[in-house]
Amino acid sequence: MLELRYSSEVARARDSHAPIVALESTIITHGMPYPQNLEMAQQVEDDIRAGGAVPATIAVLDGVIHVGLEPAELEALAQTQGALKLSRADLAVALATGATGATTVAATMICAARAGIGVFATGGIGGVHRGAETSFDISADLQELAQTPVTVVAAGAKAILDLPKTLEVLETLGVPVIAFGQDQFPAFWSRDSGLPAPLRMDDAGQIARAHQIRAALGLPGGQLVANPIPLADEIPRDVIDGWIAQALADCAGVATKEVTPRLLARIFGLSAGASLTANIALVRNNARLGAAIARALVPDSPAPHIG
Ligand code: PSU
Ligand code: MN
Repeated sequence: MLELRYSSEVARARDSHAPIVALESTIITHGMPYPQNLEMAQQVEDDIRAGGAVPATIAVLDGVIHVGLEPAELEALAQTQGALKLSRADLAVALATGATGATTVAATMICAARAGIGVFATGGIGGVHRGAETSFDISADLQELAQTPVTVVAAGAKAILDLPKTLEVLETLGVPVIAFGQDQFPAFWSRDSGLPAPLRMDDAGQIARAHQIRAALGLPGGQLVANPIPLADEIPRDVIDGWIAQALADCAGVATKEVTPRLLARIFGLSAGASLTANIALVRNNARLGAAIARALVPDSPAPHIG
């Protein structure tokens, strides 16, 4: 009843038990403008290949979950107007109605887990929005990390969110939040959020081992690996904080799933594109670490290069 359609490359990787890294598609349709979104998606796939793994960009096309997109499908999705933004709540309805939509972190985790893929690389996760004490706006990504066994590599969470509350909710949900190679929790465009990360690991192989040990313990859920943006690509905190404050003011009154895309688009405009350049750099950095973790998750593959 549930069809997962694999790209030819992902199908081959499955047959040969090669390492696979899942990628989300909301970042393509709702996170970045065309054509940079397409260039980013293609570059990130190539980074994963260069890292010795196979990329599986996940999306819903005409009511079918696609695990890995053929090049022409990726090009079409990047230009699709009005693709839906699909999270846990929307996925089954989109499949039942033959819709086309992009998967968020939560929905990508669900599809990846179904396909037996243990690691997923993206830019930033959703989290607790500022003002959540009155708006109740908390991304379904956090609950998903608590229940679906996929290790998600992200550059932390954006400071458009309330980062202390986001970390509190993840702690309550029992989600391991692991900063890679530093003690601080990274804040997407900046390496340091000013908050200590709950956990730190410096080695992709150990991250893969922790993923496997969680499963052996019978613990549901995944891990959040918070990988800081490379130093050369970082936007200083005080610079980005100004744009964020302006974007939040400009987007006051925007609600539900519109909030994140609208804030991202506004910050892109305010930064004259600098936020997008940094965003692409950090996704590529996460793809490289994701590939190393995926290789370590496959028993016979050579030791990962990162960490
Ligand atoms: N954060 C980003 N870029 C993104 C997103 C979040 O920096 O593109 C997307 C991801 O797909 C994430 C989703 O899963 O937004 C979260 O949306 P919401 O807050 O509506 O759950
Ligand atoms: Mn929300």
